[in-house]
Amino acid sequence: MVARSSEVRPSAVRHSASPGAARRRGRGAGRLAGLGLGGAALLVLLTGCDVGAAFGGFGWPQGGITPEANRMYDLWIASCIAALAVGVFVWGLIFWCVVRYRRRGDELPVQTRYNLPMEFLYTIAPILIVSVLFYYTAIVQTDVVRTTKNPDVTVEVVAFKWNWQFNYRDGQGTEANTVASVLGTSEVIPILVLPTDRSIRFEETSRDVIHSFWVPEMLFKRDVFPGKIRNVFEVSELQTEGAYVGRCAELCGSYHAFMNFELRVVSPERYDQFLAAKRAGQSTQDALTAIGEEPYATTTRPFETRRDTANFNPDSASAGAGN
Ligand SMILES: [Cu+2]
Repeated sequence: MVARSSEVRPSAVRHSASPGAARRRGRGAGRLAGLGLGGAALLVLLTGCDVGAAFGGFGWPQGGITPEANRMYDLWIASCIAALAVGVFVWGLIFWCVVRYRRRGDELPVQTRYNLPMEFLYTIAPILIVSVLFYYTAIVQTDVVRTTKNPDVTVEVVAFKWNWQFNYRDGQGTEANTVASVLGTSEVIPILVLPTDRSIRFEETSRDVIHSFWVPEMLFKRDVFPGKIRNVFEVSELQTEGAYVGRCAELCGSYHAFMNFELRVVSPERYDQFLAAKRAGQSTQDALTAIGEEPYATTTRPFETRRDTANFNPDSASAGAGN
């Protein structure tokens, strides 16, 4: 279809028919494509740089303690920068058009329909952008969910309403044995002690409903299923010693919000001492004290059921029995 002739100035028709103009447009499109490729190269360069710190991580949680967490963070920052670059370019075009083609009279500006280089550009450019984003996302995702044959430490995470048990295993899978265990109770927050500089495999199973194992500083959570499904993930190392709160991230019942634990990251030597003490039959608290760690959780505290205040029958002798 040809544009309605009444809308098109003769000069516009001449313009689009001129071979010199087509060459100029071709050069312009080439320049724009070059700009797009340059942007993609910039994205590659910026991956890994900590530009995000200046912008509060663009809303992404900062302070990850695993290489995987840092890679996800970098991907997010690079994506935000790419999105901003595209955004600024588009805003620029809009404002340029608003000023350049503001109404000057009743005459219509040049109508550029069926401009092949331009249509080619705005079809190819988004595909290129999405491909680059997809490429890096696929790389990071593959990296984050990768599991290995022989991780240094294997922990079985057992979730139940409404607490956690952490079993230190001598191998992988259901065939392996538990060599030491940490069990959370209503009075004591379970502390998962793990070493720095070693790869760690988490094998998850639930005793009742679906829970979700989440340490915010790992920037990673994975559902814990009951039954035969055993969700597994690994971190190549924990980089920073310290105490980190862990949570259940799947609504699992009345006390879901209080289903906390603590991840305590210590040096490999102290981890070995802790495990030896546990294997010798010491309590988690004694074993923690033995390696110079706080025996109880420092990042969270046991939940209060408030059964006394919520008791419908406070005078009954049996009513308070379940405190
Ligand atoms: Cu839960």
